[in-house]
Amino acid sequence: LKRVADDVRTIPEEKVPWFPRKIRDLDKCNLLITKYDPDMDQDHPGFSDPEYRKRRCFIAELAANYRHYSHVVMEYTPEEVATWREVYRTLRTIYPDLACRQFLGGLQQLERECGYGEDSIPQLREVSAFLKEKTGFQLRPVAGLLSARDFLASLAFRVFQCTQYIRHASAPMHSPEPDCCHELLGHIPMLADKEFAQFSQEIGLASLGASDEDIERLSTLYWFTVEFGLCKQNGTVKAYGAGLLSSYGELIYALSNEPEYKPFNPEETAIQPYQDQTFQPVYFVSESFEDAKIKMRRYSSSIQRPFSVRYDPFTCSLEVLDQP
Ligand code: NLE
Ligand code: FE2
Repeated sequence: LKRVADDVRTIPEEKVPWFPRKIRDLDKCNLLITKYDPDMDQDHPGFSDPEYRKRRCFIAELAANYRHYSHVVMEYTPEEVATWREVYRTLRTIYPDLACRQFLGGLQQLERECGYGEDSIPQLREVSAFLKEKTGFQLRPVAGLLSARDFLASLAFRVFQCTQYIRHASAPMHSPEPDCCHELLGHIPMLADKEFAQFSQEIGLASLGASDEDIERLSTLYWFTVEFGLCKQNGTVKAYGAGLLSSYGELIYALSNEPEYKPFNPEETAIQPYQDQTFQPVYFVSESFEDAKIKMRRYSSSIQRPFSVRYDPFTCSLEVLDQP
């Protein structure tokens, strides 16, 4: 493997899409998908609520102005905290039966060490510092649903792009959009697990400079694992996907035996059509968490690129190497 000098851009094909090389470059990974935004989507429960929409604009502005390492302290309104409380309380009662072991371990640590509980919405600054100590992951605020390419690229740097607004009070049990309940309850406990953190970064590294088709397949895989994955544990099926773990409605549904279940197999899962409007019609079940990781790793390493990347954790930047 030969190191490519920074000043000579010798990635053979000019067609390789731009990707971030330094953690600072994530400031440019900000392409939003606005289809479920309360300003755009007539079905959004906040569409006809001007107060809610104004609040979302304000929080979006904060995210847009964020530059590397400058978290603001969010002051949430009593109504927002009430929504959080309801989501937390209802989910907390079913987690012990339905969530995987890694998730429960992470959540307990967050409750002990990071002020998680039903009385206040955790601050990204605190949670980011907590994660950094556990797995090296850090959070950066994002204004809404990010494009797959930008979202996955951030994972390569162990940066998780995190929304900071909360779902509309009228629909606490399910949201098609990410929100702070989804991030803080669904994703964060899993990201406190070392193996899961590594798994997430690997998907990110595989996505850098990948073709649009490969990005589509990787984000479908991400969807059916990190977002909606199920796994066997001690002879029963448990949830590890964040989209399930943040939605009381879908978590119950996913483990109810009503939907279709398929064994997780990256080649097949990567091309499964999915819809993000409501509950998933099909869920993929891994033999174990470990098994999902091994299969995903094998799949990622099969993606062809005219170069390879290595992450340098000391400088938080990528080394781009020519293929041997
Ligand atoms: N459906 C999830 C929830 O209600 O929390 C959010 C999924 C975001 C991809
Ligand atoms: Fe998510």
